[in-house]
Amino acid sequence: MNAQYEAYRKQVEDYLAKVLPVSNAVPDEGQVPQLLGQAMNYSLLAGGKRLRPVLLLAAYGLCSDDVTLALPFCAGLEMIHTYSLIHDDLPAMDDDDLRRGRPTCHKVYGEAMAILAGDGLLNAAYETMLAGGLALGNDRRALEAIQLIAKRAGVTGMVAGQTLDVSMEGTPPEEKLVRYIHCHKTADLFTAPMEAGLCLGGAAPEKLAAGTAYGFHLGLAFQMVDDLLDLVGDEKVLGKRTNVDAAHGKLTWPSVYGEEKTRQDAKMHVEKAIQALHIFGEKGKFLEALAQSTLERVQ
Ligand code: GRG
Repeated sequence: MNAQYEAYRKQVEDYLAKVLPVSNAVPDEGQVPQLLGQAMNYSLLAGGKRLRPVLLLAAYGLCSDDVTLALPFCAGLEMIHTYSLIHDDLPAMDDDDLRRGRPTCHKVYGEAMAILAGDGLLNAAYETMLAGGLALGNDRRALEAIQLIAKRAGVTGMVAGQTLDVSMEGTPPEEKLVRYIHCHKTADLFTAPMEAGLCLGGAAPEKLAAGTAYGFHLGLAFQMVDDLLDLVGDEKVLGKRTNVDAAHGKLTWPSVYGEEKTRQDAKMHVEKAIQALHIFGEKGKFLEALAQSTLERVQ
């Protein structure tokens, strides 16, 4: 699993390194202004596990041997994820000063530039995916994949989850609410790469449904583990502050169910994610190992 993960991660990393060429302070026509490009690349190229693009490559890889055609979609998804982190770290939201092991974007470039860097990444994401889709030469699949990503990332997806996350801070822990927040704030960006990768690869509807189920359960397990890491994790290993959820009055899985049940539920969702892979036979082994590895972070 590790060698395959590393190979996928490197393909993504190499593509991302070239996707946003930065120009002079006063840009030539069609170029990204220097300061904006630097702020965008500061966060985009700051490492990160690249989990979501790796999922997209793995999903596409279930249908095709040459995954390079999916790279613009991986880059788009990682840009969307990175913009969400930049905006989430702003003083108006979670007010974090550490992300991916370095000062957050607004700490380095100021709030205005961090907002613009997030805006820029969101727009560049769709530009990159649309250009990749046109190059793919199968317009319908590409459009459908972009639509799937837009829906999961948008106002009924991640943005909806974040809305409830910030507006419900300090309210009493409640099962239905925390589930909604986790499903949308986090799991939607795990279903998106599975659905987009399988759609691009031309998978049959029952395989698409299996991809949705895998992404959903993996995403929920991932957020439960993330909640646990906030309680028991090491800041140096995580590259971000811990023990902040309770301080912010955040609704988390442990705040509703406690630590032990959160561990059990994370394990149960990983098992459900793995069950969903049966339809892919031997080809699903990489995704199975990846789901298992999610739990290792809190063992
Ligand atoms: C601002 C619209 C908007 C959304 C923000 C990303 C997000 C939604 C909030 C960040 C806080 C949080 C706990 C989100 C859940 C998802 C999550 C655990 C993100 C971090 O993902 P990793 O661990 O990060 O994959 P890296 O740095 O490895 O990419």
